[in-house]
Amino acid sequence: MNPLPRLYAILDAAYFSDAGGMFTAAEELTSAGCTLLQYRNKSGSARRMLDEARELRARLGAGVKLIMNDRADLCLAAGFDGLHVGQDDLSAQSARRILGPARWLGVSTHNPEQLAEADQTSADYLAIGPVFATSSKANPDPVVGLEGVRRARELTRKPLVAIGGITRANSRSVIDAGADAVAVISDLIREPRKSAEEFLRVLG
Ligand code: TZP
Ligand code: MG
Repeated sequence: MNPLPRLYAILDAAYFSDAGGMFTAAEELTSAGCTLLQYRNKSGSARRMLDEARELRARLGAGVKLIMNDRADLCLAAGFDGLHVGQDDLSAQSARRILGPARWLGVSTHNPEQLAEADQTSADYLAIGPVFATSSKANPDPVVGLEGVRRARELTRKPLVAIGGITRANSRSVIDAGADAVAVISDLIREPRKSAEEFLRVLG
């Protein structure tokens, strides 16, 4: 895979009252220069997720990488560029079998043991978090802090994505601790274009 861009935007359907709002946010993010987006929907039906994912694919240019959360089947069906799995989803090995060699595969980890294990897989990038407290995830694991990011950096040479409670104000410290990219949900919601521009400016 190419190097990760610094900003990895996550479109979490739970934050939008309708799909139209999410599509508009996606277009604002990409017009601000964000080139990596994940579609995350923890409560929608498969049919709805596929409809929304296809619409994102159709609206956003080919230069934008789209990653599906959790669902390998919907990743393929929507023509997404990659899949992100957590510790309770398909294993990296099973996911890779479905995705094939070309699509990106990301794996979430929450401690050094999980990170070291995921490092042995064919994952293209690893995520570590939550770095800071977050209210965007149900039952989050304990925060790992900047120290957790530093430790993760020591344990892998794969591209490293930090996630959880990351804002424009603290994102530079996360990159300085060794992350290659920051994944963000809530600090992009209120004013997506302006937020993305500010993230990219701080992190560039
Ligand atoms: N995994 C670990 S923290 C988190 C996920 C999906 C939520 C990140 O959202 P926010 O709003 O950027 O803290
Ligand atoms: Mg998951």
